[in-house]
Order: sequence, then C-alpha cells, then structure tokens
Amino acid sequence: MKIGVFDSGLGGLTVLTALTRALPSQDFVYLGDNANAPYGWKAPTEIYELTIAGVERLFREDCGLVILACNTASAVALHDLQVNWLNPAAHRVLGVFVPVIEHLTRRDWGDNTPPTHTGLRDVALFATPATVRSGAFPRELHFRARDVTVAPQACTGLVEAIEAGDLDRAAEVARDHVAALLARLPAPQSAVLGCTHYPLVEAAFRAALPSATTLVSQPELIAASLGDYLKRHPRFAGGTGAVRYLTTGDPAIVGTRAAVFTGAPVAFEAA
Ligand code: DGN
Repeated sequence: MKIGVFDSGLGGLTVLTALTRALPSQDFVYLGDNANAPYGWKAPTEIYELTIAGVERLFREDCGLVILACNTASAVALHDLQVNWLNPAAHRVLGVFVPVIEHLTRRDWGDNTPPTHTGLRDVALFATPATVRSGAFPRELHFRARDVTVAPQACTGLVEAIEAGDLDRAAEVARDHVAALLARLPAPQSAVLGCTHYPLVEAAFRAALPSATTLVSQPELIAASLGDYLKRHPRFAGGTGAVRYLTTGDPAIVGTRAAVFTGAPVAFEAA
C-alpha cells in the first residue's frame, strides 16, 4: 500500500529521502502544500484545516497511512485530527515528534510503566514559531520524562531562508538562534532540530552548539520508527519503490526549488 508524506512545503523532502533510503521497496506519495507555505506563522485553526485537506488528498491517492512530515502540522493539528476527525479503522496518520521523543527517552509507547526520569536533563528545541507556541513537544516529552527542562527557540526567518535556497543566509540565521538559546541555557545536554527544513543547515547548528551537546536530527529516527511500525502493521507496507511528488503550488517552480533539498530538480505534479 502507498504511504503518504505530507508537508507544508519542501522540508518534508528531508524526511522522504530518509524514508526511501530505509524502505527502498515501499511506495510513497509526497504532497507539499506549497501554495500555503510556510505554516510557521499561521493560526492553529488554519493549520488544522490545511493539514486535513492535505491528508484527505493523500487518502484519495490510496494512501492508507499518512506521515505528517512537518513538525508544525504535527504539533498543531495531529492530536485533534486523530481524536476528532480520523477514522482509525480506515486510515492512520502519524506525526514526527514521537520518534524523537522515543529516542530521547528510549522508552516504547504502550508499556504502561509510569513516566520516569531517564537520565535526560535538558533539551534545546529549535523549531518554527507555531511549533514552539503549541507547546506540543514539551507536553509529549513530559508525558514520558517529567523532570526534563525544555528550552525552546522559535527560529524566525530560518524556513524562509532555506525555502529561498539561500543556505549561507540560513546558516547565519541558525547561528543567531543558537546564540540566543545559549544565552538562556549555556550547555544543553541535547538539542533537537524540530523542523524538517533544518537538516539542511545541520552543520551550522552543530558548529554553533557546545561540543558536548548531542544534536538530534529527525529524518533517520522517523525512518527507523516507520520501519518498526510497518512490521507491526504490515497491511500498510508494500510496493515497488515508486515515489510520486504532488504540490498545491506551481509544479515547475516547486520542482526546481526542490533541488536545494534533493540535489536535483524533482518532477512534481499538480495536486
Ligand atoms: N518544515 C515544517 C516543520 O517541520 O515544521 C515547517 C515549515 C513551515 O511551514 N514553516
């Protein structure tokens, strides 16, 4: 069965790359809502409506399972969507926080043991303003490890610089945000790049953070987590490694801009 990968724009391509590498015979359909990107400054209700529209579009492509490869959509829309909208007997929708939080706390969902301190002391979270405002990351993390300090940094301007293809400017913006974070938390034990765009400037984050800080990058964690999920839910797995790319924006423009993420232009189709 095909798996849908939804993002507000192109950032989810960092996740898709890791997914296709880890699951080479799985079919995927990517949908970028480029006509409405970026989501980082939008109101929660608008992000919720746009996310549902994107997920419905992927269901119409026969995707049984959709990954919200966008932290902003996962943070703002996933919970309500799962509780109030989704029919889990028909489809599943997964977000991108849980694999990171599982990695940080190294505990599995569903084991029914009470939240305990796992040795994790503090986490710096770099994410979009909407993700930070939602409070979803600390909420999920504290469910598993309640004593952990989360220091969020809303990285204003970073998605915009990456989407514009200006990676030098993006690296500068990333360094400024690390400096602002370190002024509040000088020696974070862990740092999470909680936006699918940020792996493109991971080197700038790494260089600006103290060497003792462990930097957590999402795409590989999401891919490993999906691999495990498919073992437990084999009805969603399968295919021949076919990947299609849909966009709500202009396919030619979006396909050209995608080269920043993939190293080559991508053949997008109109959604
Ligand atoms: N890449 C999205 C995320 O992971 O949050 C953010 C992009 C955006 O729409 N601001």
